[in-house]
Amino acid sequence: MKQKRLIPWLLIFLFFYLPVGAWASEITIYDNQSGNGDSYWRNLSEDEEVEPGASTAPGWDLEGMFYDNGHLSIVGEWNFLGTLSNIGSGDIFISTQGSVNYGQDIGDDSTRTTVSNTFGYTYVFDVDWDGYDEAAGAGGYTLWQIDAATQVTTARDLGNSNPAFYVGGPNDTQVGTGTYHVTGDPTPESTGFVGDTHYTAYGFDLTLIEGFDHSFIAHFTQACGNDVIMGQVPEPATMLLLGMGLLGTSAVCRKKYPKTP
Ligand SMILES: [Ca+2]
Ligand SMILES: [Ca+2]
Ligand SMILES: [Ca+2]
Ligand SMILES: [Ca+2]
Repeated sequence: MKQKRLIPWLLIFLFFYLPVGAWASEITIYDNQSGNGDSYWRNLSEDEEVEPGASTAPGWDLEGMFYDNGHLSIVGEWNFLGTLSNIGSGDIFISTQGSVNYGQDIGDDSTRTTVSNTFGYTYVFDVDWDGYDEAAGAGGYTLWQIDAATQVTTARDLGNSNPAFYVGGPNDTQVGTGTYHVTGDPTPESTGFVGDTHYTAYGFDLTLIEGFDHSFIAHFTQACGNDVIMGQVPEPATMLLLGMGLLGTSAVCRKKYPKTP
């Protein structure tokens, strides 16, 4: 009897954990850079954290990535539209191939240069941050499919945060264009993150990709590379839980329908 009850609960679990719901869920993963030890601003989480060698000012702090039924958003104390020390926002890189090269795994600390290296990313939101229309509360982006011939600009100061900006490539295909928005919320409690004003950049539409299956890795940093924020769907922990759930289902089925000798 207990095992029969398990199946509806499993279905409810799957419903809420698969990325098809109407609510934004946090998809942040570890950015693979933590410096020495777990001191404040050099910890394994993303809030109140920047990368090794970066200034620890809150203005650099990227805090979380979120996903809402095809749409990607980023939250941080970093003002995506403003500049700090003349440093601006980079582009948003996406991989649909399941693995990318990031953080301490990059192993190439080259800074402020243009390279033919997409670090495993297969798409990029080329974001027109400078052209944002404050009155309309909207800006534009172009989504490109990229490949090994694509060039990117690396981060100015911290190469392990690469890539920073999309440049272009001979085989790149324009997937589509879209509109994004940036809001500033002065009440930190509303996001659950620590600090003062939290900015959200949202509206990055991944469903522009033909055959998109809601499975990707996303990456964003500033021109200096001071902070990196990464997201992944399905979240690695969710995949593990799904695996356990499927194992559980098969265990129930085996019990319910034993093989006849
Ligand atoms: Ca880090
Ligand atoms: Ca913070
Ligand atoms: Ca951070
Ligand atoms: Ca980070």
